[in-house]
Amino acid sequence: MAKQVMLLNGPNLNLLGKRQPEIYGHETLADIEAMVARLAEEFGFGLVAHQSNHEGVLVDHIHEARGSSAAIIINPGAYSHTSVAILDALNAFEGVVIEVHISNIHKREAFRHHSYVSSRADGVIAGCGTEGYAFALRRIATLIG
Ligand code: CA2
Repeated sequence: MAKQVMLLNGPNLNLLGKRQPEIYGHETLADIEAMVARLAEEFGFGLVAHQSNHEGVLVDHIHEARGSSAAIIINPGAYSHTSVAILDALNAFEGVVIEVHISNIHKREAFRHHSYVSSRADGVIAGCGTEGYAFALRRIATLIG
């Protein structure tokens, strides 16, 4: 059976392509999910994608991934900088975790420079635009494909 990858996007990322294109680009979340799904198919992975504006719902999805997904690609949005709950959930997940930020968080306000999730992530991609999600999947293919 194909290994499954979970794509998780956090708060406000449902607005991609609709506001602030100068920071986050013109692609919508649906475009990104379709692009990652196409690439996943090429690599022989199954893909399940979720977006939520709620911290607890993201925690629930990470719990779901335990036992069903071999890897998680996560853009935790602003929760990257605040959420010990998401970090704890990822610490209970045994597969590969790749953290993606569309913008270069290190080139932005100081409060975005620290991510709790990075201390668990097997890889971190920032500032590569929405292409970062494709890079994350390629890395997963290298690690577990
Ligand atoms: O660069 C990233 O991907 C971020 O994770 C995006 C978060 C931000 O809080 C992080 O510091 C970096 C914000 C996502 C907001 O997305 C929007 C998209 C379009 C319009 C408005 C917000």
